[in-house]
Amino acid sequence: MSKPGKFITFEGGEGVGKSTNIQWCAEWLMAQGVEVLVTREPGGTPIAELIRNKLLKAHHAEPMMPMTELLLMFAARAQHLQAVIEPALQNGIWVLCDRFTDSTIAYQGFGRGLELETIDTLKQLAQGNLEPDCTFLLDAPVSVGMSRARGRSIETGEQTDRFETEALAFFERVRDGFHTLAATHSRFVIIDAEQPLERVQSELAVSLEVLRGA
Ligand code: Z5A
Repeated sequence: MSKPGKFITFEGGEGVGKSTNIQWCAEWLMAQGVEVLVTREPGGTPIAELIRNKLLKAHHAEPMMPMTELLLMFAARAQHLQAVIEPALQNGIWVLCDRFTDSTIAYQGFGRGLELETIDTLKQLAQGNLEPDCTFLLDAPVSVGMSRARGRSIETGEQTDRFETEALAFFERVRDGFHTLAATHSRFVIIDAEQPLERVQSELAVSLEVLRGA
C-alpha cells in the first residue's frame, strides 16, 4: 500500500497522558497546515466502538477469557484499519492513534501471558505490512499513571473499566512489554511522562518537526 500520510501511535500504561498529548500533537500539526485524524483503539468506528464497550465493561456476569480478549482486539483493529486508518493515510491525512498493536503485545502478550507468536500471526492477518511511522511511548512508573488516572476519574465521575481492576503486577509486566518493544523497534520515541507537561510537549514537538521534514 502506498502511504502518503504519516501513521503515529501513542502508547504507554494508563494515565500516562496519551489522550492529553495526542490532542496537543493534533493541534500542533494542524497549526503547521497538516491534515490530521485523531482516533483510538480499541474503537475508532461504530462497529469497533461496540467491541470496545464489550472489552472494557467492568462487570460481565462471566469472566472474559484472554483469547477472547485478544481476538476482539484484532476484530476491532481489522475494522478500524480498513474503514478508517488506511483510507485516511491513502488520502495524505496524518493518523494519530491512541494505542495500537504494541498495546496488544504489551497487555495480552506480556500482561496476560498469551504467546507472542500467536499475536504476531493475528497481526499479519489484520494489518499485513502496515506499521506506524513513529510510536511515542509515554513512560512513567505504574503508580504515577494510576494516581493520575484515578484523579481524572474522580474529577469526571467516569467508571472503572475491566483493565483498571487488574493488580499492580499486571501493569508492571505491561510496562516491561513496552520497554522490550521500544528496545527492539527504531520507530519508538520514549518520552519521560513524569516530567511536567510543557517538557513532554517540547520533546514531542522536536520529533514531530523531524517527521514533518521526512
Ligand atoms: N488495550 C489492550 O489491552 N490491548 C489493546 O490492544 C488495546 C488496548 C488497543 C483502553 O484504555 C484499555 O484497553 C487499556 C489497555 C487496553 N487499559 N488500560 N489500562 P484507554 O486507552 O482508553 O485508557 P487508558 O490507557 O487507561 O488511558 P487513560 O486512563 O485514558 O490515560 P491517558 O490517556 O494515558 O492519560 P490522560 O487522560 O491524558 O491523562 C491522565 C491525567 O493525567 C489527566 O488528568 C491529565 O491532565 C494528567 N496528566 C497527563 N500528563 C501529565 C503530566 N505530564 N503531568 C501532570 N499531569 C499529567
